[in-house]
Amino acid sequence: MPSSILKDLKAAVIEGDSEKSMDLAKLAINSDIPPLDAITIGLAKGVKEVGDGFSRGEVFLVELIMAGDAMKAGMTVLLPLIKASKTDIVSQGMVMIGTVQGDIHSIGKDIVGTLLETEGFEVINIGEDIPSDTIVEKVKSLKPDVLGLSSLLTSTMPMQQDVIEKIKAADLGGVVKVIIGGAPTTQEWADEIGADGWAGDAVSAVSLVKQLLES
Ligand code: B12
Repeated sequence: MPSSILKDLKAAVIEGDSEKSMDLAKLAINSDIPPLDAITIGLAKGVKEVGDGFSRGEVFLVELIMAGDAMKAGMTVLLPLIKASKTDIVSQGMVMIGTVQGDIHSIGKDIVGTLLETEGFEVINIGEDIPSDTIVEKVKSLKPDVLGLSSLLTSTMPMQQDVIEKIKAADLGGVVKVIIGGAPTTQEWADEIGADGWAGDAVSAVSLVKQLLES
């Protein structure tokens, strides 16, 4: 039963059916499926399949948009549950997270933010398509311990580098640790642009932040 719900969640995203995605997300919760599994093994598998089809030219943009909307719809049911399991421990530190300029992809970044909150971090989600200068200004005024930069497009990955260069030019390099992520990014890219860390998924992002703040 749980595995069929996960398959149905994937299918709802592929079909771009937001209502079905929300109904199945509720069913997953009632069936004691961990919300993070419903997202990563259910919804995210669907969105990946649609994305792969899009890159092969088999899926139209409108279908990509509908799949993204269906994924987000399911997440509106599941993310609050993940947040609700938040521990009451004193803040472990402040993390600012956003998607770089030119890029409107939000889903992965929002999952990372929510998971960090669950682990006791104060998270400031600054949104998507944020100009580098705005990010640097926000770092100056809010002084987060960690800055997370998301990029889902190969064309916007250079903006991660741009932010890191501007952070260093503003002498904030020693103040904030900068981590990067997003499907096309890699550890090699993080090393090349001088990021303090890279993670390929939300669970590893939490471990990375903990590790950076301990050291
Ligand atoms: C959904 C989606 C959309 C939705 C986004 C909805 C939203 N609000 O986010 C919409 C329809 C709007 C969209 C638009 C576009 N998209 Co799009 N999209 C996708 C898709 C299918 C899924 C992305 C997603 O949400 N994945 C699920 C999440 C959970 O995974 P994730 O984002 O990778 O995040 C995880 C990790 O990467 C990591 N992580 C993410 N961020 C961060 C940050 C930090 C700091 C850390 C540590 C970790 C971390 O943790 C996350 C959780 O585990 C991908 C395909 C793919 N395989 O990625 C294409 C994809 C990214 N899109 C693509 C394209 C081309 C576009 C468009 C240009 C299409 C167009 N012609 O208009 C536009 C771009 C608009 C813009 N300016 O940004 C291409 C990019 C190709 C490339 N190499 O650059 C992809 C790869 C599809 C493809 N195969 O062709 N898209």
